[in-house]
Parts: sequence; structure tokens; C-alpha cells
Amino acid sequence: MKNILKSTLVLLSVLVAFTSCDNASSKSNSGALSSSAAEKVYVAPGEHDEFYAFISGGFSGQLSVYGLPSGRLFKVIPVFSQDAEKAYGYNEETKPMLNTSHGFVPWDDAHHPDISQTNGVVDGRWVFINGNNTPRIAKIDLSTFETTEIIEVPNSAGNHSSSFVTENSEYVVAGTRFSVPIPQKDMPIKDYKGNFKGSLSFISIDPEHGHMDIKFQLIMPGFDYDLSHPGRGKSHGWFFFTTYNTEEASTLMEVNASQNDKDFIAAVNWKKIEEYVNNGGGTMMPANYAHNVYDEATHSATSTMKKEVRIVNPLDVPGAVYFLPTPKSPHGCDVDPTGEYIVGNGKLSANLTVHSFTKMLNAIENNKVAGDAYGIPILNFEDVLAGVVEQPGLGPLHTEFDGKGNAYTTFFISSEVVKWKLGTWEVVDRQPCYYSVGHLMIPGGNSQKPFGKYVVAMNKITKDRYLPTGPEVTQSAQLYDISGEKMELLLDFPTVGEPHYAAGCPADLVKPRSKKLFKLEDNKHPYATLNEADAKVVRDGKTVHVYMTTIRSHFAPDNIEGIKVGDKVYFHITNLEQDYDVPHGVSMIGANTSELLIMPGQTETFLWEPKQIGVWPFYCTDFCSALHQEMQGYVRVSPANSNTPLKWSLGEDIE
Ligand code: RUQ
Ligand code: CUA
Repeated sequence: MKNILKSTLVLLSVLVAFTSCDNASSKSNSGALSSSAAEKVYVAPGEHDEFYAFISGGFSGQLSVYGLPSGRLFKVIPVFSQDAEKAYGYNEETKPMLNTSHGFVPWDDAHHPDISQTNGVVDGRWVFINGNNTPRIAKIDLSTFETTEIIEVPNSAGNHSSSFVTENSEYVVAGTRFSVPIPQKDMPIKDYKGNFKGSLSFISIDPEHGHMDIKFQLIMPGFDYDLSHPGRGKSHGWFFFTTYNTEEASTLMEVNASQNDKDFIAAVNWKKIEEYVNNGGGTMMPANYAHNVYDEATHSATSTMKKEVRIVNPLDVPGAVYFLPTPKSPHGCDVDPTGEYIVGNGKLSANLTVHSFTKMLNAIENNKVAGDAYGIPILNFEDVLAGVVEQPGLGPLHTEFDGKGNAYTTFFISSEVVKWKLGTWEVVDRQPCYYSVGHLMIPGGNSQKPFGKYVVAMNKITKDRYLPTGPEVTQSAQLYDISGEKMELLLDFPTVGEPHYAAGCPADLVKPRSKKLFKLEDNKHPYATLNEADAKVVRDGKTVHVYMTTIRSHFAPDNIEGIKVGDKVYFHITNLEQDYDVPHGVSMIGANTSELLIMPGQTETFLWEPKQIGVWPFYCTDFCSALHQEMQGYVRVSPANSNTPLKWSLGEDIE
């Protein structure tokens, strides 16, 4: 068996190589050459795109914002990684956003963005995204395009079956990829089987502010929970998770976790568990996890360590969890817009398996159980099967839907997007990807109402598609028109990091809510300076607070004396501008941090610890006016034991 598997894997690798070469050599007749393709992606200068696409950065830790159909990049929103451009994770205000139970963790692996929903339709209020490595879920506010909340997920590892939102944004769900000892403890790895557990976390979302709170964690058998999606429509109230490594192996996973003919999709009736929890069910377990919230009024984040979490044993809620057998280490777990079909994308399976929600309910009702895994009932494969897409391609990963009865599945190994029909399971079209596609996205994908005009394929391998840039080449997205019977490739565009999924929505949902500036009168930052006349410098022992303002084209104050080597100097800078798109920047020679980029009405702080005596300049880093280059100042630094008096000024010489 092992040998057969090994040779299968070798064969698959050969196929990858073969497919890529084949694609490369036939490149001349595969591109989007027709002028109609060019027209379809052309957004004239000054015009706006029809859709926003929020594309995850994978190992960049960030989320990038693109326009569709143009493929133009508008912004990279820092989420889990420090970003010197925006001072995220560098300034004093946002450092707490990256706090965790492991301390300050300035990077993560950001995978699956998902937009909040109302009544099963994307509403354009927030984007949620998971950090895999140090398990976290972040929320981005689409009025400011800033990360405003991050909650760490305890009892989790490789937070991958995340972060998908239920149809009224009741929950954002985060499942563990790696099972671990719960609670963590020092134990031999070989005792994994039966002892490690997998947690599935249901994080409630406050309907008004979007605040996240872990409502409960379901403590499941020690499988790997790979991906997930909520039920919708008729299946609203359920959540589905693919599993692999139902073998519970802990080593040489490529072989040992590929033994079972079928793994499972776990079907979780979260409504039932919610009711159980609301009636006092579950147990509080000691835990330690960070909850970081950015407050728009103070322009500052706070980090709170939470000390317990509610856990639920699935066996305590009969009828809440079932396993649906699904062939061969399924990856994507995708639910169609009606909520009837659950697609398990078996990575090593020749066919694509689709389960039926109605049949699942029937099987449960008639108590047709084939066995159990750690007490959780396993339903019969045949009893829940809706249909099979026969031999659609090699290495299926993810499926999206157009809302018109069609599904689109990516195949990593055969490097293509395959369109097939829900219900008849026939393949109706296939288009090559350049190369080795992972995720794909149709705007409104995870909802009852996809906007089935375009699909974006996110490809892992780029090779010859762009000008070479040394050994590291960009990952690539490809845009296809799916409004007709056949898909049409329109555009290649490079991405930031390695996208794993994206979320999209009509631009009109987001545009009217987008903030233009922060009102000065709403600024509650404790170190804000709302008037130039109030600018000052205050010494408190070795700590100095500079209350500084900016307005075109000067800093107030712009001359400071009396700073000493060894001081900790906090520059709290308020941008007094009240116009759209007039940020000011500031940087200080020798500061061991990044610049600040301060939006109109905002206050931000950086720390400077001068190490050398002298007169040191600072300047504005954002070209803000014709006299931007004049926007500069000096700080005089004296020896630690000097008694140079503390002075500050603007427009007069310090005597
Ligand atoms: S998942 S393609 Cu498939 Cu996170 Cu990356
Ligand atoms: Cu302010 Cu340049």
C-alpha cells in the first residue's frame, strides 16, 4: 500500500512538471490576445473599477486591495505583519495589535479573507482574515481600510479552516489545522493518536461594532481540519469542515496521512451547540490569549489578555456533529449558494465528491449511522452523496459558484479551472491556468448571491509569465470572464505575497462608506494637540513627550533644544489637516523605527532614543505641498549630564 502511494505521489509530481512545460510551450496561442479581452479589462483613466477584490498575502501577512476588472493594486492593508510604509506595528498606537500570548509577533501567514454578510449577501462592512501560524483572526474595517481588531485563538495550531462568516455574520469560524494536546503539555509526540485534539472555534461578531468574542470551542478528535464553509439558506445553522489525517499520524504525513480511502467532512450544527451554551452548557477552561482592539477615537490599540475560554465536548450535545465520509484527504469544503451541496475537493481523488444537505438530514432522521469516530456518528457515504463529477482534472483544491447553477473548481496538478454543472455533474468547460492554480474567487463567493461575472484564479507558479526578477518571481492572478458559456481569459496581474483566497464585492457596497478623513473634534488620543498654539515639549525624568502638530507646510514646534543623550523622546504628532488625501509623514534621523504617516485629524507616536550629541533634523516624508521640501525641523541633543534648558519654538530663533 505504502509503495503504491509513493508511486502515485511520484506520478503526480511528474504530471506537475509535464503540465507546466506543456503550458509554457503552447504559450503563444494561449494568451488573451483578442482585442475584446483588452476592452473588457480596460478601465479608462479616472474611471473606477466595478469590483473590489481583497486578496490575501499568504506569507506576507497582509491583505491587498485590487480593482476588477483592471487588476490595479490600490492598497496593501497591514494585518499581521509590521509595515514600515504605514508605521503599522512600529508606532506606539498599533504595536498592541500584534501582541499575543507569545509576546509581540510581527508576522503571520494570512490566508482566507471573507466579507461580512447580512441575510446571506455580502454587506461590505468588514473583512475577516486568519493568521495561520500564531492562530489569530483579524477584522478589517472597510470604512477606513484598517485592521481594527485581532483576537488570538487558544487551543489551536495552524489556524487554517478559517475565517469564514455565517450568513448574518453571527460567527466568524476558525478551525485548527494541526491537532495538539489540549491543554498544551509536555508529552511524547508518538502518543499523538487518541490524545491530541482539534478545536473548532466559533467567534461571535457584535452586529453593530463587529467586536469579536470566542463564544465556544468544540473539542474534536485529533484530525487535521483543513478548510470550512458555513451552510446557507436551508443549511444555515450548520458549518462544514474538511478533515485529513484521520489516520492521526504525526510523522511522514505525505504517506501516513494518505492511507485512508476516505476522510471526513465534519458537519456541525452550531445553532444546536449555541443553544446548549446559552443554557449554560460547556465548561470554562483556563486559557491565555490576546484580544487587541483599535479604537478610532483614540487612534490607539489596546491589548487585553483573556484568561478562559468555553469548551464544548461534542458528545455532550447529541445530534450536533456528524462525519460525512469524503474521499482522499479533501482540501476545500465549499457550499453552493442554495446551501444544498457541499463539495469536498479530495486532493488525491480522481473524482469530485458532492454531498447533499437534504440527504444528510434524512440519514440523520432515519438514524442511518455507519459507525463512529471517538463517539461521533459517521453517516454512510452513499446516504449523503449527491453526485460525483467524474474525472474532472487532477488535484482539486477549491470550488466557487456563479449563482447560475455552475461551479468552478481549481485543479492544482492539471493547472486549470474546470466549470461544471450542479445537479448533472457534467463538465462544461475548462481553461488552463499559468500555472498550478490554488484558490479562485468569484465576488460574493461565500454567500447566497455570488456576482458571477468574473473569476480570479490565484496561481502558485509564474515562471515565464512576466519579466524575470531573479530567483524569486511574483505569484500571479488571472482574471476570466465567466458571463458566457465558455470562460475567457482576460488578464494576468501580479500579486503581493502568495494569495490563498480572496474576497470580492461590488464597489458600490464599499465606496459610499469610505472615510475621507478623521474629524479633529473627535480625536480622543491622550497625547493629541488640537491647536498649533498648544504644541509643547514636556520632560518627565528621562522621558520627553513632544506634542507636535503638522499643517501645510510646517511642524510646530520645528526647533527643539534641551534633549539629552539617553532620553526616551516620544513624538506625538497630530495632523491638523481637515482635507481629503493630505497626510503628512515624519521621520527622525537615527530613529530605530519607521516613519509615521499621519492621516488628517489623526495622532500617531514614535519613540526616538538619541544616542549621539548634535543637532539632528527631521522632515516630512509625504509630498504634501509645493513647500513640502521646506517641511523640516531640528532637535538639539546635548550630553546626558548637561543642563541645556528645554525649549521649543516655531518661527523664532531659540535664544
Ligand atoms: S488554502 S490555495 Cu488552498 Cu489556505 Cu491556500
Ligand atoms: Cu508634510 Cu510633506
